Amino acid sequence: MYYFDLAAVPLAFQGYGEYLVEQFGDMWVWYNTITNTTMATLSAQALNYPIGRLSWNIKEKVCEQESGQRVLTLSPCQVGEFTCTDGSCIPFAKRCDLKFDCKDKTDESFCDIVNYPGDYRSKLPPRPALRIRASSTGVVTRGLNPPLNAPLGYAGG
Ligand SMILES: [Ca+2]
Repeated sequence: MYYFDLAAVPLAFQGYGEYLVEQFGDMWVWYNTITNTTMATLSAQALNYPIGRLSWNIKEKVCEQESGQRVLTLSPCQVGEFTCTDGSCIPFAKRCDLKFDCKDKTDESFCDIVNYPGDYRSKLPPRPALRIRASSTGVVTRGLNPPLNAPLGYAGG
């Protein structure tokens, strides 16, 4: 989480930890103020702010990410809001609701809920649930479709 540091000239985003995002010339720089290292950079050309999902050039390994180009999100959104790629915010309930709410329409991107395996057959019914039955002797058996009159989880004995 970051907040605007209005005292900084130029504008900066100060994290609650050791990180700072600040503009230097034509670059936004994500900086670790404790170790004095540059974590990542972003070209500031044609960008007002580094808000939204943008391709940063990571310099230091962070969060299991190696160096190189990575899409990172700097978001001004609150809990319960979705960050559009352009950095604007919408209520999370409007994500994947089949209506475009983000100006860039990204709230309707990647909305597939179910990924079907290649051998999935929509005309076949699902397999019956596998039930585990234990006898009074402690023997555990597995079976499909136990008799309807058998107590669930117990098979005579
Ligand atoms: Ca929507």
